[in-house]
Amino acid sequence: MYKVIGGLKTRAFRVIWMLEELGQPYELIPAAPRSDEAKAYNPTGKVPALMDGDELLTDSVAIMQYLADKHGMLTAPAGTIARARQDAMLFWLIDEFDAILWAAAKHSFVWPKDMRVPEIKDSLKAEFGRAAATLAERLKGPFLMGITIHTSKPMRTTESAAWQQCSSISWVKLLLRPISQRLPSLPMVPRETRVIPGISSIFSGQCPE
Ligand SMILES: N[C@@H](CCC(=O)N[C@@H](CS)C(=O)NCC(=O)O)C(=O)O
Repeated sequence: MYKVIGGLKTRAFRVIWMLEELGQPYELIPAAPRSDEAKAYNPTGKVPALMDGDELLTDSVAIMQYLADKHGMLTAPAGTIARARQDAMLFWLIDEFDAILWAAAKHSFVWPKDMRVPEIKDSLKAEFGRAAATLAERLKGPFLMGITIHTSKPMRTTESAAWQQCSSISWVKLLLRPISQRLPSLPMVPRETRVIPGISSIFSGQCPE
C-alpha cells in the first residue's frame, strides 16, 4: 500500500486527492513540514513524500504524474502532443500560481515576522492578477483541459478553492473573480473532495500551511 507523508493542509492534499481519484488504498502519515517525522522520509523536511514499496518519491506534481502514468488514468499518455500540452499547463500553473501564492504566504504568515518583507506583496499581487486574467482567457469551457480530468485538475482546484478560503491574503479571492465568473462551480467545494476523509478542514477558512 502507498504511504503518503504530510498533512491534508499541505501539498500532500494533491497526492491524496489523486490516490482517491485512482481508487488506490494508501496510509496517511501526518507529518508536519520540517518535522522530524518528515525529515525521516525526506531530508529536506518538505512534504509531501510518497513511499511506493521501498521507493521514496518527493514533489507533489512528480508524484501525481507518476501515479497517473503508473495506473494509466487521469493523464494523457507520455510522448503525445496532448501530454505536452498538459505538462505545459501544469508548469505554467506552478510558475504563475503556486510560486506566487507560496511567496505571498511566506511573507504573510509562514515565515517568522523578522524574515517577512511585506512590500513584496504588491508586486506578487500584480503578477497573480495578471496570471488570473490570463487563465480566465485560456478557459474555453468549464474545465482547464477539456472534459477529462487529469493531473492539473487537483492542482488547479486545490489552489483556487483552498486559497479562496484563505483570509490572510485578502486579494487572492478578488483576483480569482474573473476565473470564478467563468467557472461558476469553482468557489464551491468540488464534488470529489467530499469523499476524502478530513477534507472539510481544508475548506473551513484555515490557510494552507
Ligand atoms: N515543490 C514541492 C514543494 C513542497 C513544499 O514546499 N511543501 C511545503 C508544505 S506544503 C513544505 O514542506 N514546506 C517546508 C519547507 O519549505 O521547508 C512539492 O510540490 O511537493
